[in-house]
Amino acid sequence: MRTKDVDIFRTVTWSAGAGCHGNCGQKLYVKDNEVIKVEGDEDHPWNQGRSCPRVLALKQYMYHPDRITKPLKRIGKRGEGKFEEITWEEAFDTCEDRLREIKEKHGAESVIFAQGTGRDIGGPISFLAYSYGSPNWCQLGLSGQSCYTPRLGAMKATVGDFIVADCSQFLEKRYEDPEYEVPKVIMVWGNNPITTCPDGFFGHWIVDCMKRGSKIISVDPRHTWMTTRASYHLQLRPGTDGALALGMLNVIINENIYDKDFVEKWTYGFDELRERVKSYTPAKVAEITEVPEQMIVEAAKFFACNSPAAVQWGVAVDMCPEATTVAQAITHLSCITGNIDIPGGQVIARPSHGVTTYPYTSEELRGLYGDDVVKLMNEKRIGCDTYPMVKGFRGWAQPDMAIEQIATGKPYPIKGAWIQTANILGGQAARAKYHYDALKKLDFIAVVDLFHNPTTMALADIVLPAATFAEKDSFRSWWTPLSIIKKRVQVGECKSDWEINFELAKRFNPEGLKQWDTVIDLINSRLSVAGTNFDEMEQKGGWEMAPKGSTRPYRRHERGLLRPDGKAGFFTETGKIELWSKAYEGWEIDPLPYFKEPPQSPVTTPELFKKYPLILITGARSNLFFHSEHRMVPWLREKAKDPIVEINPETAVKYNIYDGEWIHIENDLGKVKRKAQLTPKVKPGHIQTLHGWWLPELNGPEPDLFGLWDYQINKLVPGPQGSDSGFGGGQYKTTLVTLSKIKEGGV
Ligand SMILES: Nc1nc2c(c(=O)[nH]1)N[C@H]1C(S)=C(S)[C@@H](COP(=O)(O)OP(=O)(O)OC[C@H]3O[C@@H](n4cnc5c(=O)[nH]c(N)nc54)[C@H](O)[C@@H]3O)O[C@H]1N2
Ligand SMILES: Nc1nc2c(c(=O)[nH]1)N[C@H]1C(S)=C(S)[C@@H](COP(=O)(O)OP(=O)(O)OC[C@H]3O[C@@H](n4cnc5c(=O)[nH]c(N)nc54)[C@H](O)[C@@H]3O)O[C@H]1N2
Ligand SMILES: [Mo]
Repeated sequence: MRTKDVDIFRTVTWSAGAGCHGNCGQKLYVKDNEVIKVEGDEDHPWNQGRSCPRVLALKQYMYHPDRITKPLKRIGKRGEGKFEEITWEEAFDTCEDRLREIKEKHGAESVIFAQGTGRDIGGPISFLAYSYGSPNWCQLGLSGQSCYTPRLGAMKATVGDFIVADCSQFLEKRYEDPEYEVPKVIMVWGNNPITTCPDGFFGHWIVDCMKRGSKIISVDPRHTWMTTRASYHLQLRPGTDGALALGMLNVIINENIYDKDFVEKWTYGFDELRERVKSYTPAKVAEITEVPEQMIVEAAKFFACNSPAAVQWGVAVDMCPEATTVAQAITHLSCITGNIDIPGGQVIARPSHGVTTYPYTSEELRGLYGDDVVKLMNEKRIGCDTYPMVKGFRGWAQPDMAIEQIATGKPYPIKGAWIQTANILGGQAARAKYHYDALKKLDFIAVVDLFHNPTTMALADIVLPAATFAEKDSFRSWWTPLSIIKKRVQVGECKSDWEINFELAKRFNPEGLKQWDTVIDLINSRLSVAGTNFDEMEQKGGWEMAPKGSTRPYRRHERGLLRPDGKAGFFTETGKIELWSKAYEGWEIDPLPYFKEPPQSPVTTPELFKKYPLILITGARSNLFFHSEHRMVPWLREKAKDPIVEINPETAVKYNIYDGEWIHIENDLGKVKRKAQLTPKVKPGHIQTLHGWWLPELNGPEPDLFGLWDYQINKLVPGPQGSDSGFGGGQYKTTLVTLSKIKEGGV
C-alpha cells in the first residue's frame, strides 16, 4: 500500500529488532528507504494488530547512533576496544583465512559455532558450521541447554511430537472457528506469557481465552499479572516443579479422575507410572514444594475435571534440575487426562506445510555437507559420548562440556569461535567469568551482531554487522503460519545472517552448495516442500495458514496422520503415548519421571544455605528488553533505567535495606550491584532480578566492559548443571545468595 510518499509493507517480526521468538504481523511505514513507523497488522491472525514496546521502538533501535553498520577489524589488543572499519571483502577473506588455518592445523571440530536463542539463526549458523565441517554448534553459554530443548525432548519422548496449549492458533478464523473449543482451564507453569511470548506462542492468546471463559492455574513462586487472576496460584519453592507435577499425577490417578478410555487405548506404561507416583503423596509434596497440601489436591482435581484443559509452560521448567524428567511429568498431566490432539487441549504442533527452516535428517545433511560432517557429529560432537540423549536428540553440542573443553583443551583443543546472535558474556552464560577466561584464550573469534556489547568488546577479532527483520530476506515455519520476511530497507552496509553465512559457506563448501546462487534460491528450495516459493508467498501477503493435513489439527492420531506408516496412533516406537518412555530408556535415563532437588537448596546444601539464606530467581523477563538487548533504546530504557532487585519488605527489614537503595547481591562467586525494589511480588526468602544487564552508556574497553562485572548477575550463577541427560538444570532460578549494603563510596 502507498499513501503520499509512504509505503506500508506487511511483514513479520522474527529476528533482530524485537528480538523475540514471535511471528507477529507488523506494518512497516517506509519513506525514502527509511522506516518511519511500525504498527501491528490487524489482519494477521497471529497477533491481530497488537505490538510490543520493542517493536514500537524499532526506529530507535534500527537507526541508533551506536549501531554497527560496517564490518570491523580489531587493531589493538583483544579487549582494548580498538577497531577499524573494513570492507566486506576483507572481512570475508579474513574469516575464511583464519578459519581455514585452524581447520588445517587442528581439524574443523576445533571451531565452535555459538548462537543465542531461537530467532532465525538456527538455519544460517548450522549451514555455516556444517559447510565449514564442524559438528560443534550450540548455545554455548546456556548451561544445560536449559531453554526449550528439555521440554522438546520430553514431548518428543512421550507423545512423539511437540505439543502446545491450543489457543486456536492453527485456525485462520481463530476463536470464531466452529472446530475450536476454548480451554476450560489453562495451567500456566513457570511462564509469564503476556510479557514473553515465548517459543512461538503469543502470550495474549491466554488473555483472549480468559475473556472467553478460561480459568487459570498458575505455578509460579512470584506474583505476576497472571497469578493474581488465577483460580489457583501454586506458589512453589523454585526448582521443585518436578515434585509438584508428580504430586498432581498422584492425586489424579488415586482419585480415579484420569481419562480411562484414552489411557487404555492410547497410552503405554500407565501401571508403571501409577506405581512411580505412589510415593509422591500430597503431604510429602507439600513439604517439598511449600505449596499447601489442600491446594495441590484441589488444583489437580480442577485441572483433571475440566476438559478441555491446556498447559502453557515456560523456561522455568527447563531450568529445574533434570528438566527432561520435570517436563515429562508435566506432559503426563495432559496425557492421562486425555487433553492431547483435541480442541482446547494440547495441540500437536508441526512445522507449517512441512517446511523446515534447516535440514534435520542425516540423508539431507549428507547430501548438502558430505559424509564427514555426519561422522563427526556422531564421533566428535562435544557431549555425544557422555550423554546418549545429546547424541540422539537435536544436533547440538553440550554447552557446559564445550566451555570446559575450551578452557582445558581436552579431549581435543578448541581454537576458534563463530558467535552469532548471542551475547555470551552479557547475559547468556552462567559462570560468566569462567566463560570470559576460557574464551579469551581462543586464536580467532568472529562475532555477528548489531551493536557492541561486552562479548564483542572483550572477545571479537572481527565484528560483522547484522540486519533487523526490516532489512532482510528470510522465512519462517515454526508451527504456523508459514511466512516469509522480505527486505524493505537497507541500513549502512548491514547484511542479514543468511547473506553473511551463505557467502562464507559457499567458500568452504562450493560443491555441496552449487545448486544455489543466492539466499533466495536456498529459501525457495526449502519452500518447495509446500509447493510454493518466495515471490508467490510475497504475492499472497507474506504468510499462509497450514492446509488441512498432517500439519493442521485435530485428532490426527485417530486418522493415521501422525505416523509415516499411515497407521492410527502417535509417532513413537509403540505407536502410543509413552508414559514409560522407550526413548528415555534408549538414552539411558530413567524412563519414568522422578524428583531431584536443585544442586544448591536449603535441602541439598544446608550449610551453604546458612551462609546464603536467600533463593535468587533471575531472568523473569521484562517486555521492555529482550535478554541483554535494548538497553540503549531511549523509549525503553526510560521505563527501566536501573537494574533492580525485587525484595519482599520483610526481607528488607531483616537486612536493613530501604526501597531504592543500591545494594550488593553476593555469594562465593562474587558480588553484583542492584537497586532494591521492595515489593510483595516475591516471597520472603526469595529475591528476583533481571539478567542481561550491562550499561551501554559506560566505557566499553577493558576492564570496564560496559560495567559488566558490576551488573552481570550471571557472575553469581554457578555451573555446570550435572544432569543425567545433559539437558536442563542451568541454575538460573535457584542460586543461593545474600544481600549486603554498599558502603559509602564503595563499589
Ligand atoms: N541469569 C539468567 N541468564 C539467562 C536466562 C535467565 O533466565 N537468567 N535465560 C537464558 C535463556 S532462556 C536464553 S535463551 C539465553 C539467551 O541468550 P542470548 O540469545 O545470547 O541473549 P541476547 O542477550 O538476546 O543476545 C543476543 C545478541 O544477539 C544480537 N542479535 C539480536 N538479533 C540478532 C540477529 O538477528 N542477528 C544477529 N547476528 N545478532 C542478533 C543482540 O544484539 C545480542 O547482542 O540467556 C540465558 N541467560
Ligand atoms: N520481552 C522478552 N521476551 C522474551 C525474552 C526476553 O528476554 N524478553 N526471552 C525469551 C526467551 S529466550 C525465553 S526462554 C522466554 C522465557 O519466558 P518465560 O518462560 O515466560 O520465562 P521467565 O520470564 O523467565 O519466567 C516466567 C515465570 O517463571 C517464574 N519462575 C521462576 N522460577 C521458577 C520455578 O522454579 N518454578 C516455576 N514454576 N516458576 C518459576 C518467574 O517468577 C516468572 O514469573 O521468553 C522469551 N521472550
Ligand atoms: Mo530462552
